[in-house]
This record gives sequence, structure tokens and C-alpha cells, in this order.
Amino acid sequence: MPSPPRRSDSIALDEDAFRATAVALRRDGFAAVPGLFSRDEVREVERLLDRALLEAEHTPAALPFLVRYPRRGEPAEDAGSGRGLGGWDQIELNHAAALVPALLETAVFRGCTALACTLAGRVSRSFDHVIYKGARNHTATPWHQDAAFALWRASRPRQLHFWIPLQDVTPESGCMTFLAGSHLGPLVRHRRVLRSSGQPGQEATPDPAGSISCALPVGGLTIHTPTTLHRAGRNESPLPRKAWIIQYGPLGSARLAVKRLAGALPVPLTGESTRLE
Ligand SMILES: O=C(O)CCC(=O)C(=O)O
Repeated sequence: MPSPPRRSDSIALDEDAFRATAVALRRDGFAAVPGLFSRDEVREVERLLDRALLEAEHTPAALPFLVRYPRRGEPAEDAGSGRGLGGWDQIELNHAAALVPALLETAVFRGCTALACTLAGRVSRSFDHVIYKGARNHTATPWHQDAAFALWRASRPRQLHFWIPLQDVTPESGCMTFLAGSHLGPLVRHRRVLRSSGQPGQEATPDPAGSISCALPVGGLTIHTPTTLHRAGRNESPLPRKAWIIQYGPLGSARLAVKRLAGALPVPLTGESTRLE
């Protein structure tokens, strides 16, 4: 029988697993944490995000936060291609939790926030986004450090980025791959690239020798720092690869409040579909 999603702020990690996570973050700049959430708890997030992505496409105010990568080479209606993505190769939604506040009530968000605070002290969400890669897509996420995207590139201690897959992930379906210890070095040179979505991107070219790919069953996640070099490959599997990414930092809420005042945050989608049932 499926277990009902929790509404608690507790962390489903025993002391040893918590300590191993903290040690890995400090030493390697990333940690893979399996088994934090039940399948139903992750499914609740997926349902909210699937509907939000559909709704955002038809909501002019939400369109600036939606990033879509056209599918190249084969027709969009090809069997299996772009399944669940309306024929797009990849879709991203920035500030998903501002568009769908019900996400903030989910066991996944509450558990991630509790874990972030236990690892890093008083931190809160500063940004979140969603990346859906279609079945057998063509868009890999190049090597980069998240700090390369920030206006303020100085070190951001206690900032942690949670990457939450909404299904099992493997190297073939585009799981996260990290370079252990890269967070201890400087911000490396990034080349500005134009991604097929039309948005600018950043690409680093480190020596990938010894990189570690984090396959995970649904319910797990990875955590990395803003200066950890990472990438995710194309999704070569026959099913979409979906992930929700939440960034936490010491002044997360304050930064979001400033963005809201500046009109740089989306207003919630109004549809019935985005409320928790
Ligand atoms: O999911 C992906 O393709 C990459 C995500 C990523 O690079 C990030 O969260 O920083």
C-alpha cells in the first residue's frame, strides 16, 4: 500500500549517513544521498511540476521563466521522442517554487530544507529550477561550476545545491557527474556558449579523468557546492529524465525578496492543477 507523503521537516538519515554526507561535501565538494524520500513523495513533486510545465506554456507571464530546446534531427512526433515534453528536446523552468508554491509544502522540499540547515546552518532557498530531458534527447549539460553563472562570483560559503531526480537515474539517462575536490580550486575558465534554447550558457573543459557519475534510485539526491565542477550527459534512455534543483544559501530568502521587489520573480500560476490535492 503506498505510504502517504509526509508533511514533517525531519531528515530520513541516520547519524552515520549524515556524517558521511558532511565529510563527502567537505572533502569532495559533492555527496550522493540515496533513500531520503519515498516513491510517492517524489511522485507528488513530479505531478506538480508536470502540470506546471504544461500550464506555464499557456501563461504569458510565466513564459520568461520557461526555457525550451528545440528537438533537432528527427520529427517531434517520432515515436518515443520527447515523450512527455510536447516534442521539445529539453525544457527548463526557473523559479518553479515561486510559480507553484505548493512545492514548498511537499515532503521533498521540507526534507531537503531540513537537511540543508543541518549541514550548513541557517540557510534558505535562494533559487530553484527544473530540468526535463526528453527521451533520447540531444542536449547534454556541459561541465561547469554553478558560480560561473553568478553575477557575484566570489566564494559563497555554506551554499549548497540539491539535485533531486524524479526517477531512477544512471549515466545513460543523464545523472550528475562530478570532479571530486574541484571545489577546493579556483573558479576555472568558462567559455560563453549559446545553447540551442537561445539562452547563453557557460562551458568549462576540465580533464575529466577520475570523474564520478552518481547513479541513484528514485528517492535519492546529490548535493554540491557552487564551485564543484559537474556535468550531466544526454538522456539516452527511452523515458524522460526529470530533475528538480534547489539552491540554498545563508541569505536565500532575502535574495528572493529583493528579486520579488524588483519584479524578477514569477507570480504563482493560478490553475487548480498546481495546488496540492
Ligand atoms: O540536470 C542537469 O542536466 C544538470 C543540472 C546542473 O548542472 C545543476 O543543477 O547545476
